[in-house]
Amino acid sequence: MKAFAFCIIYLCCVLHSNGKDVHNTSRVASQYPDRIAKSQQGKPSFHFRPPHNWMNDPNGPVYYKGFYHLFYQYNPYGSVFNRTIVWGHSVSSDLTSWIHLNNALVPTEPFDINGCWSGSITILPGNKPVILYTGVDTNNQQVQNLATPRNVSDPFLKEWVKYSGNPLTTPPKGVNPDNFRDPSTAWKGKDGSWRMVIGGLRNNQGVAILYRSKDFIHWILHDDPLHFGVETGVWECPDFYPVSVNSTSGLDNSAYEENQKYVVKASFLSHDYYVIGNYDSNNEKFVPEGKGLTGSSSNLRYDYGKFYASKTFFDVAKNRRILWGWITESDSATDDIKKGWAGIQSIPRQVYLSNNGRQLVQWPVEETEKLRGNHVTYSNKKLKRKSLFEVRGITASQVDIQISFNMPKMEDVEVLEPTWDDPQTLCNTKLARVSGRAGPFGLLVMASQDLTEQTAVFFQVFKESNKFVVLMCSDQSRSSLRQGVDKTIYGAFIHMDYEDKMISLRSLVDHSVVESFGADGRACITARVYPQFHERIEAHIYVFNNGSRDIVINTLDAWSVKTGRGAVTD
Ligand code: DQQ
Repeated sequence: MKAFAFCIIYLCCVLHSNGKDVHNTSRVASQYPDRIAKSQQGKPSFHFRPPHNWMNDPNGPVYYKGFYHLFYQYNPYGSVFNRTIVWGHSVSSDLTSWIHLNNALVPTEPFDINGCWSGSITILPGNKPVILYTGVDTNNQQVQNLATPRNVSDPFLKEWVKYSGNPLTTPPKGVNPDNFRDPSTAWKGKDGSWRMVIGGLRNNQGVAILYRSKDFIHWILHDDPLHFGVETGVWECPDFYPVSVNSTSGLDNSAYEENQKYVVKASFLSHDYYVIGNYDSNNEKFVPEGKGLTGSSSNLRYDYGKFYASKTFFDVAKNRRILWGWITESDSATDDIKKGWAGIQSIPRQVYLSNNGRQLVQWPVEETEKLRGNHVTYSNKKLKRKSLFEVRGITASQVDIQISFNMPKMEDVEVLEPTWDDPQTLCNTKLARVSGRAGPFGLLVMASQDLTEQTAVFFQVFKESNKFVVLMCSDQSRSSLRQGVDKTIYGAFIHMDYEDKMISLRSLVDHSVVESFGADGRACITARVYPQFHERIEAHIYVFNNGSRDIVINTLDAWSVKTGRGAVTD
């Protein structure tokens, strides 16, 4: 009986999610809803997710013949994680409207019968895409497999054929068979051979295990990993790519230009950490600038909130590098079963090296702006100490808001104590409601009118040796009156350059998602929030200053955001 019910549910899921443009399956009442149907509660409207069920890591993003492809770890049977996971597949011509296709890879063969886990796409010469992915085999060991499109002239790349000689690689000596996974996009060394890295755990160190191949089929293990870290646990979803110095343009993974550096990213201990360095393909050596990745919280992070198992790709159409990351839910598995879906992807972000070369900068891809509707704007507006005002005229639960604040005077700023070295801890003390000197100032989003539910995204400015250090916080502690949801407060430091006269904040608010970019994308914090009032009524959004000094908003622009086609309208 149970099996029968299971089959019916499975069939319904398959019929609903596969092979059609979900935009046509149903519609929300209006593009800018002012009344929120209970069933819509928390459902993001312009962040990517499949119409139903569980999704985790982004897999194999690529641009091919006019379409962006996003594959993802997907459970077709329900809204919780299932080890026997498949590769879901959606395509878009503009990164905002999506067509959901049949699953691309499902467990069928001895080399992946227990799950088609994460992996990447590489475009081989002649514009031939290939997938490298982890299969969990009959013995439950993790092996790396290859798949190619059945028909390369199909721009949707609907069908994939698994290579009959799979697996290409099995866990090498010293690597635990269940800690060997997530092949990266491959790159060509200067000698013309391919390289790829695989995440793992070797001798208790997190590793990006390096392989080389002349033909993409036979892969030879290199003795030393590309990079490793102690006390990190297993490395998942390693990414390795060049970034241009002095340009926001992206580079192909196999580019060798005069002015480039490299990024190694690994997912471990629930976060995505990266390090910048230099790479010499002749000697297979990546040399980090500074310490390299460790188990400590001092590593650079893509995002200081919820963001995991991310992956980048080089977008050959627009000459940029794009980053996707998985944003988990903050509610419980029981909630997710009730909702019938769990997991979303971040807004695709363009990623490039900062001017000073010390970190990456991330910014929502320009296509996001196509979704902007109603617009309100202010400039040169004084925000008195301990005051707030509401931004009206836009849909506060679907908003793209960008503010730049004038930097305070140096003499008005508190000194950053040497012991205040952990921004997340500091955000827990310097709450939005605790008045400081230069701040806190920022936004109250997804707020009820009486402010009993609110999420504060804000800055507080400090000085350290006559330079500004800005603390950026996303405070979920009052985001919902509901019990049983994760309300962790997140924080990041932004080291400002002396000449910075302003500090900007952009937040993409999408019902249960608050994705924020501080200082033009130098720090990102993503949070999930589930305010109770929003089951019934539309949200409010406020700008506040709880500091003891007045501040000046240089500019404020806010737009209602239209629903992204195919992303949500189930
Ligand atoms: N998720 C996949 C693994 C990967 C992990 C399984 C990261 O391949 O290591 O769904 O979230």
